[in-house]
Amino acid sequence: MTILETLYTKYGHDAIDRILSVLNHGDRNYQTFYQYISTSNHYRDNNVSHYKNRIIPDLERVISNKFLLYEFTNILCEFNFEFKRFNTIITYGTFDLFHVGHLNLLNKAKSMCNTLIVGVSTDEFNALKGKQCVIPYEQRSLIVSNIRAVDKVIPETSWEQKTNDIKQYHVDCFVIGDDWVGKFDYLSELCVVQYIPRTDGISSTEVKQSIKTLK
Ligand code: C2G
Repeated sequence: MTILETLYTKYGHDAIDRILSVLNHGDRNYQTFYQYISTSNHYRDNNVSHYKNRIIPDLERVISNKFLLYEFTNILCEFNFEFKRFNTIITYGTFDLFHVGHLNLLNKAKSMCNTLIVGVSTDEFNALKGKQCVIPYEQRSLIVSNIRAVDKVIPETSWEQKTNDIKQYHVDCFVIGDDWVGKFDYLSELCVVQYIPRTDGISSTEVKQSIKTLK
């Protein structure tokens, strides 16, 4: 039995046809996905994980009925799909004097995706941001690239690069701490934008001040 036949048997034609009719009006991804589930009967192979990781975040844009989305997501879970909400997330930061606030943000971002890309601000860009770093860019980017949650580090050299990065790396979601809330809403034309609660009681500035008091 193909995946589609299994779905029909399990959930009946009505529910599945409602979802598939949405999928069929979607873009190329949906057409490929529809073609896949109506011909393949090996739903656990890698191809599906690629489609479902692309499909779920996009489905949220085309299925306004949360019940229908929930049902379809359940169907994927019925096949024991372990999928993350997003395929690729990007975030940016200075990450000077790396601390647990940085780590919490990166771990939270990675918990929502398969691939986490981090733009680390160069020393020159930090000067534009009005930030004086203790640790130079080469060391900050090396530290961040060795954090288990991080899959790729790129230099952040300008405020404007985010749009191109999102397109170049096929990013589903932009994430940053909620100290930036509202500042990057314009990116929601390209991907989901999520502001994550900051970790209280820690910042690179506070670490610097603590070090000064030790002398
Ligand atoms: N962060 C956090 N909790 C803290 C400190 C920082 O969640 N206690 C988060 C910030 O919200 C940010 C990331 O960690 O998402 C990196 O913080 P910074 O190194 O301070 O970077 P920032 O100066 O905010 O630069 O284009 C975006 C900028 O490059 C962000």
